[in-house]
Amino acid sequence: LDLENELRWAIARNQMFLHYQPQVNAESCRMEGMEALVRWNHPTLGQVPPGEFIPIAEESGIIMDIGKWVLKEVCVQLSRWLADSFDVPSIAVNLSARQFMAPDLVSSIRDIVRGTSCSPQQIVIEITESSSMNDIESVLPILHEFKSLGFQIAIDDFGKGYSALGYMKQFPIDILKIDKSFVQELISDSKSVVITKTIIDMAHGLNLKVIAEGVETTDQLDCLRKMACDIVQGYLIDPPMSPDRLESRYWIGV
Ligand code: G
Ligand code: G
Ligand code: MN
Ligand code: NA
Repeated sequence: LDLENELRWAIARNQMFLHYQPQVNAESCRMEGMEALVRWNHPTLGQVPPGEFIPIAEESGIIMDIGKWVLKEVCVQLSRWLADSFDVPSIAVNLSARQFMAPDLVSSIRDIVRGTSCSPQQIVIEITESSSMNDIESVLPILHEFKSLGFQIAIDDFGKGYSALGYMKQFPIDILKIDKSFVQELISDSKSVVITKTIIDMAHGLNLKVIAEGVETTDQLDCLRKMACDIVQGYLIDPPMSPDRLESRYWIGV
């Protein structure tokens, strides 16, 4: 079975869809945004996990088309929700390091958003720490271009890669997402508490919002609240889910 070849056709065959995971205020639990996560519904294999097909998509370059499709889909969904007066503040999309190698990344994303009724302010670009630190010279100007167009920028999986903290002052970022490995060790490992607290304080000192990922228990949530974490995301709040389900959980009719 040639997964790569099938992945190439997945968009045209309508096998791709998006799930959305809410990100809520740690205190009030009001929704502050959501993250779009791509899913592949294979005709015989069923749902192929993104952990399996995203690496193939990156390796083969198919991630370029997937990335464009994801953004278009997010804009269409956002427009639909806004038209229904479901007030979704923003949606985050993940970008792979490979996508930053495309010379037309910024212009293609800009044009996709322009072709819809959405504005860049409603889109958060998530870039992993490891991919952004990999090749700072080329990533930095791209991030500045996104920023000047009005997009928000989040550093994903923060703390997991090697953190070149010196670059934190150069990066035009808005949001820092603490990697779930720290969150999941908050209760069992006092070192994770210290590290998480330090990341949150540093982020606040730099005027960044902090999202804790992978929050699964109320103990973890309580701990994060004590540390003044701004936003939480994880199975305790909600898993990634279909737009319909998300609407039924969060839409308050007017
Ligand atoms: O969605 P989880 O639910 O299993 O996602 C697994 C991995 O796939 C995560 O690292 C996530 O960042 C990545 N991923 C999910 N959706 C996208 C996407 O649209 N683009 C890219 N580049 N990565 C994605
Ligand atoms: O790598 P990135 O952070 O973009 O991807 C988020 C990944 O984390 C997705 O695979 C998503 O399904 C997963 N995820 C979301 N909430 C939780 C959680 O509470 N626990 C765990 N273990 N994974 C989560
Ligand atoms: Mn992410
Ligand atoms: Na992450």
